[in-house]
Amino acid sequence: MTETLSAGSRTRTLAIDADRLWASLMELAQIGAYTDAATGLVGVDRLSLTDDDAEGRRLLVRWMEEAGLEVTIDEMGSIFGRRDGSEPDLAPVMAGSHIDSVATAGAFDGCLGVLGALGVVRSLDDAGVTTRRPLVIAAFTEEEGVRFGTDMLGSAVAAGRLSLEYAYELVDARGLRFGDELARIGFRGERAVRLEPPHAYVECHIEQGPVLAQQGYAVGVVTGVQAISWQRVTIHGRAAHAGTTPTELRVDAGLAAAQVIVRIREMVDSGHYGRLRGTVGHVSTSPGLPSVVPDRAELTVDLRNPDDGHMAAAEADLAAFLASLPEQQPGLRVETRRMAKTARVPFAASVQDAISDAAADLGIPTMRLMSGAGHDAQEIAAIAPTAMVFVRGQYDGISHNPREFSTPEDCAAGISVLGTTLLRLAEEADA
Ligand code: HGY
Ligand code: MN
Ligand code: MN
Repeated sequence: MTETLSAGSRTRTLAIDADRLWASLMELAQIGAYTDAATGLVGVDRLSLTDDDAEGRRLLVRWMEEAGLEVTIDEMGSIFGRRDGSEPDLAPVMAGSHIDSVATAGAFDGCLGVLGALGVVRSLDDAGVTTRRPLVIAAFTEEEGVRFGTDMLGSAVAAGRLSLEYAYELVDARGLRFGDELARIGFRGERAVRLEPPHAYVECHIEQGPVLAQQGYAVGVVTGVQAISWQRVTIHGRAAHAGTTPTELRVDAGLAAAQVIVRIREMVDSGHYGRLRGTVGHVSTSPGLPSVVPDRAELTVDLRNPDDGHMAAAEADLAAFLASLPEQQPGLRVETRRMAKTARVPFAASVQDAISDAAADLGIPTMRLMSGAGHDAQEIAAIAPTAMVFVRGQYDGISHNPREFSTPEDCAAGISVLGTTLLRLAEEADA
């Protein structure tokens, strides 16, 4: 696919070099690559602030510098690459996402948004185009929240929802502190973490769901992000011999954990909480021996809901259920720890329309949809007009899995829409 820039009075469109974009996605995906034992598929395991993440960061910084960007790193390790505009004092237009991954990722989640924005810059350079406003590419730290327990961490601190101090004190499963790990990999930057509001923020991301494929669209305009609630539940029971201990004398933490999992599915199926989604992604019991009644169980509870009222009601129901467990097994004790909580976030209609118009200029049909997944865009939406471009995923849009996949054509279409949108926004005067 070649880069064409048809400059007209009103519409300028930017088509992306699909091969170059694909090559950069595949090169970054080599860092942290692993072979999934069950399927033989090659996935990506690049948790934030690991050595693999550090290597991916260094590659991104090199690519940004080779593209002539002014690179800065903030106090959370988020990476920014700035391309100046003809009016450098105007607030920039920002595009980005994240390059940290879950432990069982594909090549696209987050990386498409960051490397796609880089592809836009490369195409503008090839076409010799200077935008009015500066352009900034952002790669936010710890979007996944898998290692340090709360998602969108870097962008949440940048936008002011979470504090730098809170973030630095988070620890991973081995007790390693976020602030120490950031320093260890050499990405504890000097740039002040609180982000100057950009003129607008646009993030391109693989949909991670089945909607675009089901509806027959390669590209979607995202209207907002649903509410997210993460809790860690710890259940304390009493260890006992599996053979000699009568049922009525047991305080079985494993049984209680199973009851929680079933209760969450009952809440979803009840219809009382709208389009609630509930997931217990992690469940573990200890001592984890076949002949010992578990005295401890750990669960993570991930609730999602497009409606804040339904989310609140679901959280209250779950809290009441957890509180009732000791009545069924006297002596049981339940602790919960809030890991993440974000309300539903609507995106700016003006930026949604800029995306729709850009796609129309490119002759790319789109539909509007809400995001089921959380994204850095939901944090930046608190300080700047923000929206997202979705790219169709294959295989029912599976994600957070090595099977995650989009085609070179769909990726290039999404990033061409991103680039054309950025061109439009970069020409806007201050209100
Ligand atoms: O959890 C999410 O939805 C995102 O992938 N961090
Ligand atoms: Mn993501
Ligand atoms: Mn993700």
